[in-house]
Amino acid sequence: MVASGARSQTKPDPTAGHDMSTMMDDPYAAPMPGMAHGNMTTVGLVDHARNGFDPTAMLTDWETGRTEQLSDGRTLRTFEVDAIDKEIEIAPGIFFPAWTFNGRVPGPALRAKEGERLRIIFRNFGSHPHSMHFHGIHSARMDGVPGAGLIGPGEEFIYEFDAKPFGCHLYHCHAFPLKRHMHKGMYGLFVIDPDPALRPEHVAVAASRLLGSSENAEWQEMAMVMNAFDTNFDGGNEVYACNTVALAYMNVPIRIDKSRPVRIYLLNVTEFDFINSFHLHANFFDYYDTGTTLTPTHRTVDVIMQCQAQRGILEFSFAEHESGMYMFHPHQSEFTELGWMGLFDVQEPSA
Ligand SMILES: [Cu+2]
Repeated sequence: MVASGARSQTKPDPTAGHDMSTMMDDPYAAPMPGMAHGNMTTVGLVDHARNGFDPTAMLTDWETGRTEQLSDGRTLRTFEVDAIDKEIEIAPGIFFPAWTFNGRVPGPALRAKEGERLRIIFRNFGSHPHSMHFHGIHSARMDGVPGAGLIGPGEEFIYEFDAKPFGCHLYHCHAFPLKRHMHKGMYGLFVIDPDPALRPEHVAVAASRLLGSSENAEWQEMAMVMNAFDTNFDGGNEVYACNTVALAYMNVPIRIDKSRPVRIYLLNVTEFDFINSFHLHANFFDYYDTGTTLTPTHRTVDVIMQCQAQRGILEFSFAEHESGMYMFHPHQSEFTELGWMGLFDVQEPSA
C-alpha cells in the first residue's frame, strides 16, 4: 500500500486507494441506528395487510387451538386447518401463486403440550390434492400420505394422535410431486412443549418452555421458518426469506429487551437448496437439535446448519451487550443477498 503525500509515512492509511466519498452508499456498510442500515434492504415495502399476514406478528403468533377435557382427564386439543390457494407478495412487487395452510406462508405455528390428545380438522379448499404430514409419532393411518389423510379438493380429514415427543417439529403437505407442494408454501412449525411433571430432572428448563407458564413468560420466544421461492419456474430459488417476506426484519428490526433471554424455534423448509443456516452477529447461542432434549446439543456456537426439514431451538442473551442493531443471516452469502437477513434491535428494558 502506498500512502498519499499528506499522510504519515510511518502509519499505514487504511483508506488509501479507496474512494471514501461513496461510503454512505456502500451496501456492505455496518448497520447503524438511525440510518437505513447501509441500504441493505428492499426498495419499497410488501403490503402485509393484503397478504393477510405480517412477518413481525408471525414471530409470536402461536396457534394453540381449543381445548376440552376427555373423560380420562387428559386434554383434547383441536386445531382447524384449511388448504387455500392464494397469491402472496414475497418481496415488493413480486407475487407468488402460493398454496397455503390457513391463508399464510408458513402455515400456523401449531403448539401443544406433551401427552395431550391432538385432533386436526383439515379441509381442502384448494385446487389440488393436499395433506398434513406431521413430524412426530403417530399411526400409519394418520401419516398424511396417499391413502392416509391425503384428500382431494372439497374433502375433509381428521388427524388424531398423541402429542409426542416434545420438541420443535414441522408439518407439511405430502402430496406428490412433493417438491412442488413444499415450495408452494405448504409447511409450518409444530411445537410440542415438554410437560414439567414428566421431567423431574429438568423441571425448571421444561417449565421455561411450557407456553402459558410464568417461567415461559420471562422468555422472548420467536417462530422462524427459513424458506425460499422459485419465481421463474427454473427449479431454483430467486427469493430467500425467513417467514416468507424478503428482508422483512431489515425493514422492521425485531425489538429485543436486553434484560430477557431469547429463544428461537427455527425450521428450514428451503426447497431446491440442500442446506440453510443461521448465524448470529456479535453473540453466541446454545442449540437444541430438534428440541427433543432439555440440555443443549451444541453449546456456545454462532452458526448452525440445517438440512431440509431440520429444525431446532436457539437460546441466547444480549444482557451483557450494549444496545444497538445486531444482524442475523444464513452464512450462505447468496441466500443473504437474495433476501434472508434481519436485525435484532436490542434495547434497554422498558420501564
Ligand atoms: Cu399440497
